[in-house]
Amino acid sequence: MSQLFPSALLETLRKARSIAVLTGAGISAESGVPTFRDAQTGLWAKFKPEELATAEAFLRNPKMVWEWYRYRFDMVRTVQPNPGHYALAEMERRVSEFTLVTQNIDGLHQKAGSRNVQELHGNIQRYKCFEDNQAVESWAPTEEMPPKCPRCGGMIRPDIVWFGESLPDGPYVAAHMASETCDVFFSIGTSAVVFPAAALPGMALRAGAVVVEINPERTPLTAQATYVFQMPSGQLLPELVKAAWGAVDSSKQ
Ligand code: BV8
Repeated sequence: MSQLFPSALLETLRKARSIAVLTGAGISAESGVPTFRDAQTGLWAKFKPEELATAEAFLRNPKMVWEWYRYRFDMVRTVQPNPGHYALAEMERRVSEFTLVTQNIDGLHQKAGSRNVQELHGNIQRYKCFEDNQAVESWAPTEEMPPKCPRCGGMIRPDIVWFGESLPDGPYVAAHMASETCDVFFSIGTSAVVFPAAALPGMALRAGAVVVEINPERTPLTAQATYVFQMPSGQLLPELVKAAWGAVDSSKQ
């Protein structure tokens, strides 16, 4: 498959001082985690995001929203990283500056060994109080759904960013900085339609970075990207890392 990769891209990767990566649900698809917008299998094909992934939906029907996230949480706990996640962890080991910005809430990048992971939309395995947004590590066993905050009695919610909510400052500032300063920016497995995350690849392009998109489908970014690989990331990434930097750590295939 190495003939797939233009030598100019491989050279650029080997010489890169700084690489930034933006991932979306597509990179976890080969781990068995449903995406949002893939027809039929996508979560939004069955449920309406505005009916589930907003604070208004939670206030309107806290039990239904709580149960929907617990269903996704139970699924995420059973899945494993795929070769695409491991290849990004390997890429991080080969570059002096590496920032992995993810829109995903499944924690699979960390499980695969990635270290500098910026979670723009939170993490489904963390919880917080709906009233004061402070973390809630644990609560007494209860049948109540959602359970109540042990500090103030408010409702407990997943620590993720819903539509209409602002992104956590730290990860967003780090993502912004990386997009502005990187030599190469990868956009992997995202439909590039949700902002402000979807603005990051354009920022990198305007700052002079080489932009690489990996996605079996076209997206609003495809026409502007420097390189486009319309293939599943779990197949393409290990081959790209091997072609650019030599064999990927086989224990992590
Ligand atoms: C904000 C966590 C403002 C939750 C998510 C009206 C009111 C307020 C805001 C807005 C508004 N109208 C628009 C907005 C902005 C809004 C937005 O962008 N809406 C879109 C729909 C137009 N954004 C927001 O609301 C954001 N906040 O703007 O706040 C503000 C500012 C200041 C102060 C206060 C408020 C917050 C957005 C975050 C929402 N949370 N997730 C949860 O998970 O339940 S969004 C969710 O969808 C993801 O996190 C991700 O970000 C987003 C897109 O999903 P993708 O990851 O791209 O997945 P998708 O299924 O779409 O695509 C998968 C891709 O993978 C496909 O292209 C497929 O081809 C590809 N693929 C499939 N298999 C593979 C593959 N690729 C590679 N390999 C494979 N094997």
